[in-house]
Amino acid sequence: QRKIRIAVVFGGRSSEHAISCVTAGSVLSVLDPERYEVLPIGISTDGRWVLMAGEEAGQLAITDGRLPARIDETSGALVTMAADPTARELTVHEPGSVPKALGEVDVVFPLLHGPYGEDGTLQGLLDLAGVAYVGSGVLSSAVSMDKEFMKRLLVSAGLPVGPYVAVRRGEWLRNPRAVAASVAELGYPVFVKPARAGSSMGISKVPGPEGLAAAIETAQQHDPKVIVEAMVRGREIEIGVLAGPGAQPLASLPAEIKVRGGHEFYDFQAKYIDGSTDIDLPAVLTEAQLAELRALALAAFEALECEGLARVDFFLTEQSAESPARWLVNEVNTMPGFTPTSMFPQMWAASGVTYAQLVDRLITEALSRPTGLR
Ligand code: G1L
Repeated sequence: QRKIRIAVVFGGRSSEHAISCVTAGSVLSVLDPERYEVLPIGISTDGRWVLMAGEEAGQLAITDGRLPARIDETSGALVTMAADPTARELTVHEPGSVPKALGEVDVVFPLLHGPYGEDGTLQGLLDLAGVAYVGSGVLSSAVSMDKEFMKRLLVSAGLPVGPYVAVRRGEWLRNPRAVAASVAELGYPVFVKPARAGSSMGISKVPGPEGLAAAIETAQQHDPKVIVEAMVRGREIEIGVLAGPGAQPLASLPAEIKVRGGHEFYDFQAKYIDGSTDIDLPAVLTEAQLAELRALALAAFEALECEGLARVDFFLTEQSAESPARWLVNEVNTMPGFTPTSMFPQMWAASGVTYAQLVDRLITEALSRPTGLR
């Protein structure tokens, strides 16, 4: 029986280049060489595609934000720079020749984040090449990257989302007062974010109207479209959804993200750098709350026509005299953090699915889908 030929595409032209390389290292390290023939394809920060033929699985855990390689001027070959005696010459493929190389693989694992990868562009290339891939297709990848359209689709499916205002650059230039007035209706403080950020850059918490203009302009440096969200008082709870193969998608055990010292500024810093975040896995919820959460996560997955996997992030609002606690969908992430210690793999591990099983399942499910028409 022939081995499954799998291309793992990683790196890329985004701020998440390094984390993508690390993630690729993790995925490659659990692909069973008895069953898979692996083609690691790196994309350099300047957009060159590099087929890392013959590289050993696990050698690609590169943390300095660069591919460990340079192009040899005379031969045109890529030569690794690692001070590693086993380093080999690699073959360079121009972007145009990539679909040809991809045409020879059974399935692609697209580990890319942000523009040129998570926004559906790579998925479109793969559709054109007629090759199967792990995860969501063009529409779903593009929609989950765009906070405005994600919310619109969730709302039209009857799912609960928090109050927000989308601000396009033209609108802001023409009528900043009208924008400020609609933002004021949300009630301060608000969060101002680039609508299609691949990372947490350009985000600010704005305590009052004086700070709005500066925050919008900061976010606009990352995306001409900005989203302003009301601050939600409540708990922050995430859950993993995993598709088939064949069967219905399943929801994992949920986790609660707790930023120590209250949720003053639940941001990138607290989440990834400070270590000032505690995780409850599983999150402490009643049976009824858990059932409702799972149903909402599956409904969000389906509303956005996600495939393969998604991490769905929720708020559970504080109950008050006027209103009971309720769930709000905060974000659907079709390309969640995916190292073994990231939330999505951790939630599945707690639910009885190991990292290696997760990777296998995603590949099997991708191969079970028809390619071409999506
Ligand atoms: F292919 C999957 F499974 F859909 C997939 C693709 C990408 C899962 C997770 C990710 N995640 C990432 O690429 C990243 C968040 C590590 C970006 Cl760098």
